[in-house]
Amino acid sequence: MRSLDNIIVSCAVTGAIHVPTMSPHLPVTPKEIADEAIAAADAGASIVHIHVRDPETGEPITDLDLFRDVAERIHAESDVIIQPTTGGAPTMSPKERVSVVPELKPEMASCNMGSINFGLYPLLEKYDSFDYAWEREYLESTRDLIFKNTFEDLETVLPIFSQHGTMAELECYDVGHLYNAKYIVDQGLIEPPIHLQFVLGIHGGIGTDPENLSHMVRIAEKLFGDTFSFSVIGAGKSEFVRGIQSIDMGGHVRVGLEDNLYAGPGQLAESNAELVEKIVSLADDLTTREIATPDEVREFLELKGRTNTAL
Ligand code: KMH
Ligand code: ZN
Repeated sequence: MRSLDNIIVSCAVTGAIHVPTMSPHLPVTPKEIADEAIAAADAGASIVHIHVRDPETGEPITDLDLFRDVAERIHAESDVIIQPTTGGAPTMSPKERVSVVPELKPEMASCNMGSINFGLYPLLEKYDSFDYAWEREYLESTRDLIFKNTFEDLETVLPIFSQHGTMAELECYDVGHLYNAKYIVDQGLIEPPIHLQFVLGIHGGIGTDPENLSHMVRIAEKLFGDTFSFSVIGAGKSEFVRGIQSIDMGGHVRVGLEDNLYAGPGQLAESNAELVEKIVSLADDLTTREIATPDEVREFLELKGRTNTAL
């Protein structure tokens, strides 16, 4: 594995998993999303992972004007690495989702390594009513919905990343996705070094057991030797325990309201910055590693922004 002494903390500020009924703190408008991202960066995040939502209803959408608005607001205030999603929402097509890359030409964007039945519908059980009409239907629709990232999709979207010098962070929801990642490297669709994001705890993907993280790291080592680095998303309440496990194993960590709404049992996080502060404080208490700055991460991941401005 490629190692960086310091920890890359990513913050995923709003996402497309949670709906506004679930937390009044979920940012929705471009200003809210950008303000949350800037505060997360001030708290220690070197990467902010960005989705956008309909400012009126909070529904996940792909609106390039909204993406641009958010990116410009963040860029004006912070040197944090802006990482737009190309995962969008499970309901969107791969072509729609990747359209943000030519629009913003970002340093980095997420890229999803396989197709899964991205099941959000179990969340329905926790809520009796919803604030917006779309929310229930959206969550329910995922019972029979494939989040589609086929080999043909990867062959279509990855050249768009390359064309714009955008690094693909490879989102792996199961062990098989590591073999898909190996395939795209072998096909020359991306150039090593690669940065893997292990996503644990999505219904339809691998679970949050500690053994799964160890296994994914071990298989990544077999497949990629010293040409990969990794970060971990532990969905829901596993966010911090898997994050600390990752840091302890030499990896990196993602937190944020996209992945987890709670700062503690029954206690909604009031902001993304609160989640970043928590992982920074846990890392400080429990490990000997420090937090990486955006420029250190640019150098380490060999992002185009290490020589130019990001956008
Ligand atoms: N929503 C997460 C489970 C993406 O946006 O490309 C993974 C993710 C994917 O953030
Ligand atoms: Zn995302």
